[in-house]
Amino acid sequence: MTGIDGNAGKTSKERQSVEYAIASLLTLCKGEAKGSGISSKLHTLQRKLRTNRFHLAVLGQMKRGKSSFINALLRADILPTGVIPVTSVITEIRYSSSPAATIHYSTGQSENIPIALLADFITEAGNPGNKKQVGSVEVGYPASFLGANVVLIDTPGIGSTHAHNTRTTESYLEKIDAAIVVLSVDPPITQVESDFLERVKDDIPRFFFVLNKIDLVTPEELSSISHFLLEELENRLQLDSPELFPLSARQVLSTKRDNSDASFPIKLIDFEERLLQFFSAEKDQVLLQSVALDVTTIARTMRFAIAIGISARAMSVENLADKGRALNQLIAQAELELRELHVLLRQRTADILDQVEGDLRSHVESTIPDLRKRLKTFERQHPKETRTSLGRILEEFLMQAVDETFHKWKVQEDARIEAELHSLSDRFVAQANGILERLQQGAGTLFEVPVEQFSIACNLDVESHLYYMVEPIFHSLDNFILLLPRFLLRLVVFRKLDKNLFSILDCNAGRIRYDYVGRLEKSINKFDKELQAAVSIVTESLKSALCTSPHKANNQARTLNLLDTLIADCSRTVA
Ligand SMILES: Nc1nc2c(ncn2[C@@H]2O[C@H](COP(=O)(O)OP(=O)(O)OP(=O)(O)O)[C@@H](O)[C@H]2O)c(=O)[nH]1
Ligand SMILES: [Mg+2]
Repeated sequence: MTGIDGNAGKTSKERQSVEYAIASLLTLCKGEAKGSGISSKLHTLQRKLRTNRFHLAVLGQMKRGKSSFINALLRADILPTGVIPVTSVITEIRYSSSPAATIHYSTGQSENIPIALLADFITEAGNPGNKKQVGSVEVGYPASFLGANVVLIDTPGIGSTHAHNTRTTESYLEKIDAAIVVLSVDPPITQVESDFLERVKDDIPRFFFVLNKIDLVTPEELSSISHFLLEELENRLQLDSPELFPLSARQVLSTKRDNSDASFPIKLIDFEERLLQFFSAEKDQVLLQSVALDVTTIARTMRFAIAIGISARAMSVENLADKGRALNQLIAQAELELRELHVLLRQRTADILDQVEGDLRSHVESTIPDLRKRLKTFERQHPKETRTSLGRILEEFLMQAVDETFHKWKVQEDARIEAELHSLSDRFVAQANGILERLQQGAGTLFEVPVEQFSIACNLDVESHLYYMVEPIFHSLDNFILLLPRFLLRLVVFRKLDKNLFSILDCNAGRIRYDYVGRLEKSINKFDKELQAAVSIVTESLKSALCTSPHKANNQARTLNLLDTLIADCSRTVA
């Protein structure tokens, strides 16, 4: 008990230091332009600390039992589970006095739905390829452990055949304060899981590992699997003292339902105890650490600029004028390179769209012969229908044909675009970091100040939500057709449709292209903004470094001391 109380006291002191550091840094950049990169980042960190909301995400490869595990924690079948890839949307579960669910659409609208209808929105089957444009889902549930300001998050499985599921999860990672990684006994760890952990291990402050489905193995097998996994996590993935909790989500849920006495030990309780201990003793600390890490980076960047300012004051007027010009050139050069990078990013995006257009055109052209054959078969299979009933079944046939034509294509195209965007964003972030590094190196050399490294991390990703349309058959043909005798009507309708097949597909291809343009535009703007905000932290502070207002100059030494103290305090929290 004393340990936990002691920790709480330590956390509250450290929290005060980090809050003080944020407030002091905000005061220091008061003179900067409103909404500047530094102050807006500091305001975000301040909000994160104030709401003190802890994001605990359940991550893992598809089908390991993530959703089942959350249901087990909630002791209720709330989230849909199944044998094929199920979860396709991020679902945030928070405390509420009674069960509730809200769908947040990417369009900005929200809708409350009964919890029993969740599957229609968050599963591949109910919402294939996320065509309903669900951004995220919020579930409220009266589980006491959620009361500690914890948001538990169900994520789509990584490495699923639905590549967009992996991207959905990866784009959410920066919001995560701790992760529960669900592994299972069949097999214990795969290449996909190792690669994923390798990629994210430095970005998530705390991990817990759950080994699910232990009902499928004997106690002896379980012991050797656990041993093997701990070795893998510790030695190969270099994770510090990994905590592994073997359990069976299925058994917890079936015990709850049948009220039977399971013979196999249900070990969820071990995990729950650990989780509660973590919430009371460590949760706030982990959240604080992630904020302190960002605050330290900003303080170091500002310190670097102030040190340049101090070094500048010690120079002769001529020397300073030369160096000032050289620094301004360096900043101007960096800004120019960054603007060029921005143009290049837009060009590459346009190239991707051109490629989508080309792919769509050739896909439509190559589909037409097969669709013609199918229309002929359809005509033979429905020899009697005419007028309204013919119109109805033809519309159904076409709608299905359009859906089939584009759905499979979209899955492949999305995977291709995602891979391209991934490498595009990696390349651009690396180039932006290179520009900043050169700028800082140059500034440091000019003013003989040791360089503070600052690197950007942002992500570019895109989703596509398709919608198809088929005009009512008799509306898209001519009305006089309805006046024709039955046999002639059928003949004319099928002949006309055969002729119109290309334009029906082409029209839907146009919609799909438009959809890609919109989504890609949105993602590029977001990425650009993030990149810009990160870059401006460096350029803004360097620009203000040589500001020679007497008030600022007098304060520089004091500011440097203040920044040193803030950096030392925040670094203690991070350590
Ligand atoms: N034998 C056994 N099967 C389990 C257990 N937990 C889950 N399953 C089964 O594993 C399958 C996948 O479960 P889900 O909870 O949907 O897995 P998921 O990781 O959320 O899957 P995605 O959302 O598609 O990534 C389902 O058929 C579950 O019934 C368990 O403890 N034992
Ligand atoms: Mg799931």
